[in-house]
Amino acid sequence: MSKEKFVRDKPHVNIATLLVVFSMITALSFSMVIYESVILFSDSDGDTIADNIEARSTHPLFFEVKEDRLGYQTYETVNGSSASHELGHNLNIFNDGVGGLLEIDSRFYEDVSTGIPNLEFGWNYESLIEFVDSDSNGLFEPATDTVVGLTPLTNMIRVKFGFGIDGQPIYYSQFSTSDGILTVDFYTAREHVLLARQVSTVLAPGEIKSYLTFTNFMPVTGGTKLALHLSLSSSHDLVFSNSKVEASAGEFKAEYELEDWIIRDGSEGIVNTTLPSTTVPVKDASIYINFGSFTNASYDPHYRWFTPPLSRNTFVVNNFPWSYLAIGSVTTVMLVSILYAVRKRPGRVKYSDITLKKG
Ligand SMILES: [Ca+2]
Ligand SMILES: [Ca+2]
Ligand SMILES: [Ca+2]
Repeated sequence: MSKEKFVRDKPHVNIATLLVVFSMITALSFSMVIYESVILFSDSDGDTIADNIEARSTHPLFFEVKEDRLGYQTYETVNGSSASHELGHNLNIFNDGVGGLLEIDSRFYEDVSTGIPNLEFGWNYESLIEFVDSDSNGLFEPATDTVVGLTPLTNMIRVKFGFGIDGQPIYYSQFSTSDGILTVDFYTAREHVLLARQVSTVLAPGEIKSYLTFTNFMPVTGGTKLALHLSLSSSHDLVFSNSKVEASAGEFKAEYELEDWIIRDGSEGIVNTTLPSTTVPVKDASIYINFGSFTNASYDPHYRWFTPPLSRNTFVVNNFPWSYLAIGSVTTVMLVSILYAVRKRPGRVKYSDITLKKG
């Protein structure tokens, strides 16, 4: 019988190596936990939004100006088209000048190079309606209330636009009726910024804030109320609630918020919006924002858009659950250390004296 040679072919890991590896993981994960908790509380630009939240939400924004249009888009185009296959969103503010309405058009793309939007949402500023609220319910309803004066908003002109307000990276534009009674300001940004108005508010990326200001409004007759007629249209069904109008397609969502308060002649008041009464889903609808009676007023609705993350393949280092790794790793190190110590400890065997009996 030949002697077999002992071959160690089973995988084995030296416990000391294991300890070193897990100690390194522990050190790394604890560093990340400390790093995360530091940036969690740091807000380097002082806009009340933490750096790590800003890092995740900031998106690219390209700006384009034409005679009758201001465009904001999250992707770059050359001669109006994009060669790259990427998710994107664009928003255009149109003012065609004489006879045209101020119009907002927002489009969402799964792939911007196709030029075919997956979702569209927009609204027009149609008219100002002075009415007698016949049924005194605070709402303008074309079927029941009496129209006293109707001003089509076909005379809105762009009076200014640009980038940067008080050193903040904000894109702004202003449109006004030719008599200056109604102005609409729009603000948008690629990151969170503080936008000072009546109070400091945070302007988030993925939204456009609009500020409507009425100055020296004189009603045709006393006792009338004022409503703003907006016409909405979408490629998908509009979903109404008291606080907003939404349209969505998959992960794309458009949301126009109906602010329920207004500053009227210096004090805060309530605003109600007349929504379509039909329960049949619609893609086009008229709504009436009821401002009441005043001489000067300001109203601040805003529009938000939601897309899947624009840079899908970017690994965000602080999305990783470092704290769990840290706890898991330190536990492993402790267990392995105990095991190592137990195995290493020399057995203390007590030998009793051996006495050999002589036989
Ligand atoms: Ca910040
Ligand atoms: Ca009414
Ligand atoms: Ca910021």
